[in-house]
Amino acid sequence: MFGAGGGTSSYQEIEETDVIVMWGSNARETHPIFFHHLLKGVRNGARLFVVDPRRTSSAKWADRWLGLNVGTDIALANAVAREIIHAGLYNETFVRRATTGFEELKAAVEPWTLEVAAQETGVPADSIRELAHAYARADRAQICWTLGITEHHNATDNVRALINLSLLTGHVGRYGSGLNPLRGQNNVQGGGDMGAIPNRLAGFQDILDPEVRQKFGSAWGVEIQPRYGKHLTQMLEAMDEGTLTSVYCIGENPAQSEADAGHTIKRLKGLDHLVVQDIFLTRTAELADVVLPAAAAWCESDGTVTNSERRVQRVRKALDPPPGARDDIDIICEIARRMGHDWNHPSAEDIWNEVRSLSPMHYGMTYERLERLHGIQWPCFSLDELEPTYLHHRLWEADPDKRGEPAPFKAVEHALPVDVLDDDFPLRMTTGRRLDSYNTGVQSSGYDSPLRRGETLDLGPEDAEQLGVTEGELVRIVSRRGSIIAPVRLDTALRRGLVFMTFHFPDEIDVNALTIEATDPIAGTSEYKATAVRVERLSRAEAEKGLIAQRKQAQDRAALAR
Ligand SMILES: Nc1nc2c(c(=O)[nH]1)N[C@H]1C(S)=C(S)[C@@H](COP(=O)(O)OP(=O)(O)OC[C@H]3O[C@@H](n4cnc5c(=O)[nH]c(N)nc54)[C@H](O)[C@@H]3O)O[C@H]1N2
Ligand SMILES: Nc1nc2c(c(=O)[nH]1)N[C@H]1C(S)=C(S)[C@@H](COP(=O)(O)OP(=O)(O)OC[C@H]3O[C@@H](n4cnc5c(=O)[nH]c(N)nc54)[C@H](O)[C@@H]3O)O[C@H]1N2
Ligand SMILES: [Mo]
Repeated sequence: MFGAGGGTSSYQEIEETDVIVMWGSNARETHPIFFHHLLKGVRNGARLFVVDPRRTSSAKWADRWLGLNVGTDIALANAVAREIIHAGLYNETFVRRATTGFEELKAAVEPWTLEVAAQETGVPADSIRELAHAYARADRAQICWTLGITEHHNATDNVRALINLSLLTGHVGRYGSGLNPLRGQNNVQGGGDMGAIPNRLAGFQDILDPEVRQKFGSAWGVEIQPRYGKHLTQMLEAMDEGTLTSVYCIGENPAQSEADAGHTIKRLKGLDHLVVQDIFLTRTAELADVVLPAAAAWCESDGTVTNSERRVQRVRKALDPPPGARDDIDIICEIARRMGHDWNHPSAEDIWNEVRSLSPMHYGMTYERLERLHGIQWPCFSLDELEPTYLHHRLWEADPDKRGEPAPFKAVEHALPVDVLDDDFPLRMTTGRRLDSYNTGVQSSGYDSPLRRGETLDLGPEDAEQLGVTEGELVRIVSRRGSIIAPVRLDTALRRGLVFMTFHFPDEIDVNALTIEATDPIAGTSEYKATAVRVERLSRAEAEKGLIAQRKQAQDRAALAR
């Protein structure tokens, strides 16, 4: 709805706001630098609410933890919206001037009384009311979210439910008030900004816009087709259909990161041609026809990265890559040359200047300025001025011409996760991260860490007692797609019926053998956050045999791939 995709506020504003809602984000472990800014905000008097089924280490810093049932965020957000409307706390002027669809929203949230929502979400009515009033009354307020919101089959609706709250209260487009999706990998924001998304070229310029195609086409000497590409899920589906037969995979390990790993590996194996460009020989690389060893972008090559506050920063080469490995830019240019296009091996700065010439929102960011100003947030249209640190200020203009298009409310309906709980699969498993490890473990599990304890099935003491399992015991975890064996770890952060695992150690315990591929129709993201499972006790002999078989299976998979 807001065009360019990015968090609306700067980190500095988190330090100077009054209410912070962390919704489905465990930033204490996953965005520690951002969390540091957040804690400064708390020290400056901000109230912190955390909405997460687990009482995470982030939640431990909160004034109020709202421990909702997995997948009930829309029910909660709709109840917050209703309470704000009924208590007369919404920003009438902002709603009238800068939004559309208020009446539809009002009607859609009407059934969500505090009591109905408490029943559905498991969050006490008082806590919901407190969040609604604190957020609406605050002078400045921030909603930050991450995967607890977006890794669901209805991810886009979840996000819209949160946007509705900010539009109701006018907590967007002002200093200190905003909506902030915290980004995942180092430069995931920059990847999208550069056009590594199916529908936009660099600077979020729409491929269907003829002027945009003309501009890029003439700079590149090619004709750009007016059609959108595929996102990852559509690519995987196209592999099933046999319409996608070759893949060039750069810096991604889908064999272990995609939901329903068994299915993913079958698809990758079925390709006619798979090229993997990575800094490690990953499980995905083991399936490849060609492996291109790359230099690590953050220390072995030059360039820029863009963080969650849209700040473009320079990174510099500090080390030479190991023999045989080459800069990603180098590899891509060399492939182009062998395909008959000589790009003259540009430097990172040459490429950046091309970006600046084509993407107006990056135009003002010369390397010299990036260096001098310690990074610059987009948009940056001019060589000598900077824009405000926050987005969407136009919504507050009194002059309708300057205000432009209003921001639409979007009424959204609550829908439970696709993988339903029943007698055979009575427990809700959610998956996520720990501070000490990184994603599929490629970059983190090769090194010892005093913090890291390997994969475990985390569950609350009540469930452990009911199942008759104890800390350290090996159990089998079964979903509708697969089963794995893992040791139990007791965690008082988990309420009854909720279990947690990471996906950090797939070579030993492949949690994505369990997860479901149900995806959001717009974003294409899988519902990693909601799997229905059961836990089975094992005899000691069964457990040991099972674990050995599991390890061997992983090794065989690798050997087979080779
Ligand atoms: N240390 C470390 N840091 C990382 C990463 C890493 O692997 N390790 N990975 C990076 C990447 S790629 C990303 S995308 C980010 C992810 O950052 P986060 O999204 O913060 O990480 P997760 O642990 O996946 O999920 C966040 C929380 O969502 C909660 N959750 C689960 N289901 C629901 C739900 O239905 N509703 C709500 N409200 N919450 C729910 C979980 O309990 C969990 O605490 O982290 C980045 N940072
Ligand atoms: N169960 C479960 N599964 C999940 C998630 C979850 O919460 N639960 N989260 C999902 C999310 S949010 C994400 S982002 C994905 C992550 O999924 P992936 O991106 O597939 O996982 P990573 O382990 O981060 O793999 C990144 C790869 O990039 C390589 N790499 C790093 N730097 C460079 C470089 O400079 N150049 C090149 N060429 N390669 C490089 C690394 O060696 C590594 O192999 O996992 C998803 N899978
Ligand atoms: Mo991510």
